Amino acid sequence: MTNVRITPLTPVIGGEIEGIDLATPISDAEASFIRQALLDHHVVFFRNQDLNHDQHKAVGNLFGELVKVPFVESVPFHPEIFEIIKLPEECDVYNFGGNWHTDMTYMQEPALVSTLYGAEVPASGGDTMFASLEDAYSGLSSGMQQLLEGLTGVHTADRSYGRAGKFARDTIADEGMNVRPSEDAAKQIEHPVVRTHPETGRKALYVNPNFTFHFKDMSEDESKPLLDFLFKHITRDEFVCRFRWTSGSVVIWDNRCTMHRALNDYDGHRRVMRRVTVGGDQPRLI
Ligand SMILES: O=C(O)CCC(=O)C(=O)O
Ligand SMILES: [Fe+2]
Repeated sequence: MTNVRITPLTPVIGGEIEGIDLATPISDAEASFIRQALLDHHVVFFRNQDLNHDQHKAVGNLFGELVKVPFVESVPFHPEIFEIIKLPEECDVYNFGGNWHTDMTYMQEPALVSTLYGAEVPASGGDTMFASLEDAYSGLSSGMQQLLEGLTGVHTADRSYGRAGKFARDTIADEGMNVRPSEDAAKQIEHPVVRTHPETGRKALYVNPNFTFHFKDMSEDESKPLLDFLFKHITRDEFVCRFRWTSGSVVIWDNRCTMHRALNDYDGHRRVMRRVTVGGDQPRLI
């Protein structure tokens, strides 16, 4: 553990960990270091890793049990892994994860942690952005914080994976990855607009433009101005970081306090990422 260190990417979000080889069995001391780094920095990055499927799953298991992500096809024999692929010929189309979101908030128990392995990355472009929902919450006035604590958000995957959602159209980069629209996506799930992180006790603003479509007991039109303000607020420069992938990078993010977005500025190039997802518990305001 002598050479293990973390370098913050910004003062509020992101940290790069050096000195750990994720392909070898991860020691208890290394595991505690990574878990604490994730609580402190919300998203952590590793470079030059070489992971097979089992080693990648072992990284996910540092945080809990793995889940299969709905609506996307897994790799053969590993239901807990799927690939995010954009092919060189998929130009001028929406990319998977291309809009700000937190993973799986369309479920009662959304993802706790997601880990992404950069298998093939373009020479430039295809960065991923992350935003701190905790710092965004602390950056609001006490009046706005109080108002939001009384609200519930209604989340659904319908606009992404529903029968008439984005992925049911052909203006999407999903040739290589097989996304499966379904009527199950229409389900509406409620989460508090402000949630407490069960491990740190910090509050986070738990809404995202992909899946939160209105406040409970309010119409979409009524909800829109406040939601739009919140989405703009969360993505202010001071709450975000941007990760530039190199092949073999591993990124681990805490879905309880972040949202993220995959940039789509590399048309004509191939990008392949492998995702392992850890199951979470029901978000609560404590
Ligand atoms: O491709 C990326 O950079 C991120 C995609 C995404 O949203 C995810 O893996 O959850
Ligand atoms: Fe995502």
